[in-house]
Amino acid sequence: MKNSKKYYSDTILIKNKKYNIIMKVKNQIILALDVEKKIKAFSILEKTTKYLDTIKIGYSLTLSEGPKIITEIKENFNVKIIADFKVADIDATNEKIVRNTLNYGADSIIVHGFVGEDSVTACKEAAEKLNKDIFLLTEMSHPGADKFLKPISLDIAQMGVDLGIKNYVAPATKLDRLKKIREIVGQDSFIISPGVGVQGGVAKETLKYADAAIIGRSIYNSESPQDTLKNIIKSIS
Ligand code: 2OM
Repeated sequence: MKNSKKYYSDTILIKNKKYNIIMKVKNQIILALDVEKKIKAFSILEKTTKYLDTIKIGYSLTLSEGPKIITEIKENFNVKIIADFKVADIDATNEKIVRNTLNYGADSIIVHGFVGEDSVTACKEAAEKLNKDIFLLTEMSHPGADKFLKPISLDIAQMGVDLGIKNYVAPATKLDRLKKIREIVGQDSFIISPGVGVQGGVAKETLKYADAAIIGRSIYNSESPQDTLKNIIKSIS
C-alpha cells in the first residue's frame, strides 16, 4: 500500500463553523526530543530544524525543565510540537491536562485510547475548543504491549474512527499491526509511527503505512544528528 499523504489536519473554528487546516510534517520525520536539559534540546534543534518542522516532546524534558519549555521552544524554533503526555485519566482530569498542555503552546497532544470513549472525547473536545488536535494512541511499539494492549488496539482504532478522530499513533516495530490499524482508520487519517531506529523499525517500511515516522535516540544520541537525519531522509526518498 503506497501512502503519499504527508499532512495531518487540525480543526479551527471560525464563527462556530469547523474548518480543517492542513499541517505538514516536513520530510515525514518527527523528532522525539526525549532529552532532559534545555541546553541539549536547543543544541539538537539548532542542528536538525533545517530538515524537520515537527517535534514530539514528553515527560523527559518537561519534568526536568518545566512545562514552559514548550513555550520557549515555540518562541525560538519554527516547529510544531506534539506533546507526548499519553493522557490516560478520567474525563474531567483529561480535560485539564489537555487544556493546560495546549495553552503552553503545544499544537497537539497524544492521548491513550484504552481509557475509553468518555475520557478520549474529553480530550478531543478540550483540544477543539483551542482549535488544536489530539493523536489517539492505539497500539504501542515495545514487546510488553503485546500482552494487554494488542488484544484491544484494533477496537481502540475503531473507537477513534467512530469518534471522528483523524490522527493516530501506531507502532513501526509491528508492521502487520500498523497495516491493520491503517485499514481501520482509513487513508484519510494521519498516522505517526514510533519505533524506528533503536527499537528496530525501518523508516521506509514504516512509511508504507504511516504518514510520518517518530525517531528519537537514533538522532539525538548520534554524534552528528544532522548527518543521521539527512541519511534517514535519503533512505526514504
Ligand atoms: O523514541 C521513540 C519515541 O516514541 C519515544 O518518545 C517513546 O516514548 C515514543 N513512543 C514509542 N512507542 C509507542 C508510543 C510512544 P526512540 O516509542 O508505542 O526512537 O528513541 O525509540 C509514542 O510516540 O507515543
